[in-house]
Amino acid sequence: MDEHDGTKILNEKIRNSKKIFLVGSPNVGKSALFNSLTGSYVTVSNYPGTTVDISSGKMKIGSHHQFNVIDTPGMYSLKPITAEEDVTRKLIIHDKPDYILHVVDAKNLERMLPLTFQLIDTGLPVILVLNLFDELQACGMQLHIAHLEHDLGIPVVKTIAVRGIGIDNLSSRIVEVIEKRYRFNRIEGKYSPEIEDRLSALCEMLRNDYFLSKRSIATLLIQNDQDIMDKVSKENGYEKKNELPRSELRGIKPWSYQAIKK
Ligand SMILES: Nc1nc2c(ncn2[C@@H]2O[C@H](COP(=O)(O)OP(=O)(O)O)[C@@H](O)[C@H]2O)c(=O)[nH]1
Ligand SMILES: [Mg+2]
Repeated sequence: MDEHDGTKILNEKIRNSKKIFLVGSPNVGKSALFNSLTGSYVTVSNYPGTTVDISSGKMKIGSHHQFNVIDTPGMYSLKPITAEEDVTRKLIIHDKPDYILHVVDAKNLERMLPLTFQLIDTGLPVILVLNLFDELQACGMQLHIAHLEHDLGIPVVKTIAVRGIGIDNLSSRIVEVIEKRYRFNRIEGKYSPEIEDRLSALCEMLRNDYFLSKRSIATLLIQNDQDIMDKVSKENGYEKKNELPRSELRGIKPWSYQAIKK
């Protein structure tokens, strides 16, 4: 996307550093996790024209790894509806995370996985953080983390952020990813054949680098995402009125995952 369109949010120093974004729906413990991961020096910025705040703090792992952790506003889908989601999407596209921690409520994993797939589709390195794990256990549920990790092809870590449990493990998984010792084997959520055909056609049409993968951009296009449509039509001579189906994909869900066994 345009580097000079004034939509970047983070200050220059943070933007140019290595960045990990905490992404996920509201009330999953992103801010609790942020507090566990970062030190006391926190910068809070406000997205212009909104009441949406974004916190950024430094995290150091051992003596080799230092980066900024960004606590992003709650998001259910990469296609924004709320002001918070809009800010988080802009942050992802314009301020460019190096890594994403998708923080979820472990006991509601199935409801949260569609966003995991959307984030995996962006092409960015994603780690899935199953927070509120104490609540999952209190409900008498179990989760097979190794299976889930194998099936998703990304690191999966359980945490109880408010008690600082799982943070050391999360840190070592982050280091594994940073040092490229983890081999991602990301799976792609598949849509219906008609939609997959349309996505392929759109991917071939896309000529510019949009930071997010072409598949990710194409998925937003078929959902009539106005921002992305404007960008793409400007840069590719793309006639949006000819191509896009009517909200066919509202609430798209690649597939559901049966990982929770009572
Ligand atoms: N039991 C439990 N509560 C948590 C955990 N993590 C966060 N919380 C609580 O969940 C609520 C939402 O957390 P918060 O960090 O504000 O979520 P955010 O909206 O994603 O930033 C708060 O009341 C936290 O104290 C956890 O692992 N276990
Ligand atoms: Mg929060």
